[in-house]
Amino acid sequence: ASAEIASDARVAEPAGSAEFAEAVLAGLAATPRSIPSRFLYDETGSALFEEITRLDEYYPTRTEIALLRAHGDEIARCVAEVDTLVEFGSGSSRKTRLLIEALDGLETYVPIDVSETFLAEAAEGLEADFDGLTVTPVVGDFTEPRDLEGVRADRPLGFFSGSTIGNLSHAEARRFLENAAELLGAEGSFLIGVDLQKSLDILIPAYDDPDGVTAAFSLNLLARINRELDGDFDTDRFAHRALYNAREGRIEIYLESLADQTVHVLGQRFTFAEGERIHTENSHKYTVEGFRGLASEAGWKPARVWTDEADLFSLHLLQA
Ligand code: AVJ
Repeated sequence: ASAEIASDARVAEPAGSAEFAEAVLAGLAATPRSIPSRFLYDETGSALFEEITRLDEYYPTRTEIALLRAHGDEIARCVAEVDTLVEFGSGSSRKTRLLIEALDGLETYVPIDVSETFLAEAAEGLEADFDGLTVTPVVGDFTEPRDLEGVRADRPLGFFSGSTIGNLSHAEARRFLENAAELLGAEGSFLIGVDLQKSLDILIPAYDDPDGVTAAFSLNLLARINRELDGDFDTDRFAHRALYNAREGRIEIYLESLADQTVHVLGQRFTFAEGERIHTENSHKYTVEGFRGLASEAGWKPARVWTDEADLFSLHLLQA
């Protein structure tokens, strides 16, 4: 059936540079200025994010991995008979492997991602390492409604790790959860990693580390514009800013101009006053009850939640 999936369920990879150009020109012309966070992840950005996940200050990755290690068997018991794992965004292979190991005897793994490169990485070695497992990658934007036409799944489990859902506004997150409910169907369940609200002493350094890895990750967006869109940003004259917006319950990330300056992108001129910002990312933090409420509104039944001892991070199991 995998040949069928290749022709039926795949959508074309978005024309990368045209989409990037359009978003950057529109985002720089808008008031306030903003560029969608998905453009942070070119090859350099993805490598820098990998480095972020290994920082002492960046607790989410290691905490979620510890939760999967500690509770994988219990999660597997809660979703007995699951035959297919559907991963939204081909996440970190360490987490995927931990979950597949726990879901002993899984038949099919379906990573969904816009990047063929990430999909190839996600699939790498899995069929060889897990007896009887078939990997059927699906190229596409996992935030859009789609079906798993061609993939035989009697009981699918969705997996959305890393608190990537935190990049979405509450309204977008609800819509995403509704789409996922439709995709996974009446026998579906969903395991989601969600970052928790916590003290700013922990939160701020996680998004503004003293070694400047997160700053480099942010500023790479300007370097990417220079590389791909004939830009002339002076990356030394912009600074990474991470602020907590208490009203929205989220980290907001900006690139702030350190001087009055003029920048060109694809022949267009943009002037910045000193202190003017480009909004590049939101990272929403939830309470356990807040996320369960959102999931309920989206039509899911919140089943179980696992958190670490310090209440840094949560893993939610939702049932159709
Ligand atoms: C990949 C969206 C989960 O919000 O923690 C980390 C992105 N940006 N440091 C997060 C991010 C800066 C990350 N997510």
